[in-house]
Amino acid sequence: MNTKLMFKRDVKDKSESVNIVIDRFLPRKDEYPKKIHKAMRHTLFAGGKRLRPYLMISSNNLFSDRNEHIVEIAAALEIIHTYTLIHDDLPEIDNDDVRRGKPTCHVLYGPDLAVLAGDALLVNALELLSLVNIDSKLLRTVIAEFTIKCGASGLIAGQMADILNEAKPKTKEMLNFIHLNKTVNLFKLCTKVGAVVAKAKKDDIERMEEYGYCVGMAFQITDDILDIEGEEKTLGKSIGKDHISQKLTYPSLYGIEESKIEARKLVERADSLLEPYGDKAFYLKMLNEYIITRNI
Ligand code: GRG
Repeated sequence: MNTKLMFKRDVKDKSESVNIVIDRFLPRKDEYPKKIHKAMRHTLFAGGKRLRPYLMISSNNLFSDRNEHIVEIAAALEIIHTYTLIHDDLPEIDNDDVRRGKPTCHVLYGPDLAVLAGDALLVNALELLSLVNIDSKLLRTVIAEFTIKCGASGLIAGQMADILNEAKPKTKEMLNFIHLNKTVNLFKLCTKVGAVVAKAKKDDIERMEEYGYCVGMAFQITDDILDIEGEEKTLGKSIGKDHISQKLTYPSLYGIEESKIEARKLVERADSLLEPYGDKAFYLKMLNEYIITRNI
């Protein structure tokens, strides 16, 4: 089998294992009050790439054999990521109609339900996390990582800065603050928690967090580029709306070519951070390349 096919199959396998956990854990669609449970499942199962869980499980696999607990933690992370997308798409924020190739949650269920669905996903994800059957000290570290990186000094700070800076002069410092908090934080969370749960050594945990930074930043720069060069139908989301041209992005500050060079440099750094792990890092290296060459 060629390497691309092997990578594709591995992504499919890991995504399926995460989907099974999510499906079993969340309230059924027919549970009263049905509408909220349907709204919660709508964007979750609309067809996301499951990149973050893949990154977390693969990082864990560098230091330990396949273990079921990391799949549960990765599922909690994907549920949180989906909550951020639902809220980000709301009319009061980015006002987007399409996500993961389907109508956004508020388009189908209304903004009131979309707010509640996002809230419920966040809380239920934390419940899922609290039930993971690992050593309680380790679990406390994992929960702290999640809440710090997703809270008011993490993800939410990034979103807030994005809103505040829409019509302001663009600076490199602000661009870095937004990307770091809004996107890169979740990638760092994945790679670090993967290593922490495998009880990797301190040096390896630090290395993996830096790896998460490189791959997360390369992902976001590529995302900014795809918002300009990509196709809505392939991407499965709305692009090119008026607000995008006003947004603080890599291409708006550095131009497309320089942004591509920066993304490539970050992936080279990501590859070199994986060097000590040899063949065990095969899939993560494939992922690095995918991150900057994808069209979805
Ligand atoms: C608005 C209160 C409120 C909360 C939302 C931080 C945040 C909080 C929202 C940010 C969401 C966002 C759009 C972040 C940018 C990162 C990004 C490009 C996400 C898309 O990730 P993909 O391409 O998506 O991995 P799929 O659908 O494949 O999972």
